[in-house]
Amino acid sequence: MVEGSTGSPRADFVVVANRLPVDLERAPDGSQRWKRSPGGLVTALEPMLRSREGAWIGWPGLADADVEPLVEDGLQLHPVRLCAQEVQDYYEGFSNGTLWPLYHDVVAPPAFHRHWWQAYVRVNQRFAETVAEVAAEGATIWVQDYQLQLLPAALRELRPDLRIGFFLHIPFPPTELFMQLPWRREIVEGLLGADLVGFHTPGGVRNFRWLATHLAGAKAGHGRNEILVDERPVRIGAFPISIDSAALDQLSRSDSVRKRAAEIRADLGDPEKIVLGVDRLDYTKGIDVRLLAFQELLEEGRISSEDTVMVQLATPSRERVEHYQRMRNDIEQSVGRINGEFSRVGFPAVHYLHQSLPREELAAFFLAADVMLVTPLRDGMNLVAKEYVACRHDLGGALVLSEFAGAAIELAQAFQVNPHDTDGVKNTLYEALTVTPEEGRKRMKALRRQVMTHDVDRWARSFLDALGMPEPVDARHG
Ligand code: ADQ
Repeated sequence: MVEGSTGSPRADFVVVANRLPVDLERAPDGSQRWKRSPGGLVTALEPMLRSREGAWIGWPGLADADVEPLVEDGLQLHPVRLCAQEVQDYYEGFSNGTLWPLYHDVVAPPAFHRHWWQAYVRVNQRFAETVAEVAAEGATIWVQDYQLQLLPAALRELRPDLRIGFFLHIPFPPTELFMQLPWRREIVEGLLGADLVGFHTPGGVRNFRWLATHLAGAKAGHGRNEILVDERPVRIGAFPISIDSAALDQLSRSDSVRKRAAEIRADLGDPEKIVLGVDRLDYTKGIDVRLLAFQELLEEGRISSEDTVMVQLATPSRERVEHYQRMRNDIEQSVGRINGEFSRVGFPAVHYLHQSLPREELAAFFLAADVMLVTPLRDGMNLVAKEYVACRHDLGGALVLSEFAGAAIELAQAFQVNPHDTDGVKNTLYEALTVTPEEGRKRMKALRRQVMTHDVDRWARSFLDALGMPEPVDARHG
């Protein structure tokens, strides 16, 4: 086994993401400990990481943390150090203050600061150097997301022997918007260092192809899914991400989740209808859009708070970024306004939790909700929509889904809305609340057919197959 300079074995499959699948936490006494943060990506990639010499490279989530590589459950983890200033400039600044709003249709104005960009370049280079240390000869590297778009080219420079894939979890924007970016050519060239660049939707692929051609001189390759960069083929394609559908389906069938769903309904005062929203608290998610639609239906007397209640679960997110603080205030003000107007003592019209809930609890809410409201102004995919569908083994419930979520392409039988059209959202919410059981079941059945057969494992496999990752040695020999 080849040893890297860190003393750990060199890996032949490496996942690189801004964050590690574990978080480092610092107690008030200064001591540090790791906490697992199981996400969909880890679950999907775990089997593939384990069947090879797999490693994961990422930031542990704390500034100025000096931590050695570690092995967690057989998986090599390699922390990349960021100082406090870099967290501010590369992560909160360029990633979340420039790229995030720019790539989400500028629903908030992106800020362009040269010192943010410089930190982004520096941190991407550091990630590239760490990968170059850890990866075995000819290894397959899978780079994740918008924080690391310069990494493919930086890595190719250091290690031309590697097979490099990149996947973008957020939308790739219309070319007119992308062209605002002062460092547009550098980003496109950074991505073109990969052998395969993947997006959620064909729209993202089209936007990227145009930019690669116009900014980086890429030429047409063999077929629509290949371009040539200095004669080197780069594949591009749409790989819509998904969830561990079977696991969630099973969880939602468990006695404890079903019992909890009934309890939730009782705790809410046994309303006729429960309307649910579940999101990371982010201005792209359109939480304000659905609150307004709900409020207007109450004002118009088309629904009453005695028989219809709304629950909004919002995971705290990016709390140090100013725009997020303002948005949180606005949302909480709206909730207060609706409740002031329409609640009775002991029976709020809107139940709002600014909390992250355990998986089982979330599944129980999905199972209890008659209407799921997913109304982002723009979203790469939106996993919540798919999670809701996976939990509805009873074929109950109705999904209202923004046509600007990547998921809208696959979930055509949802009640689709344009989130900018308040009347449209309002009327569609009403339609979903009053759908006949037969029509509701028919739609849910079709949605489930899609979600249950297209899970996250299939997503990961199709990406890695397109990248041409070799089978693990054990599998090849029998
Ligand atoms: P996100 O913007 O984080 O992901 P999403 O895809 O909806 O959005 O995933 C959110 C996850 O957080 C879901 O698994 C959901 O269950 C969970 N969650 C939300 N609120 C919660 C709460 N209160 N308690 C517990 N869990 C909660 C980005 C892109 C998306 C893309 C994904 C994956 O913005 O468009 O779908 O990456 O590529």
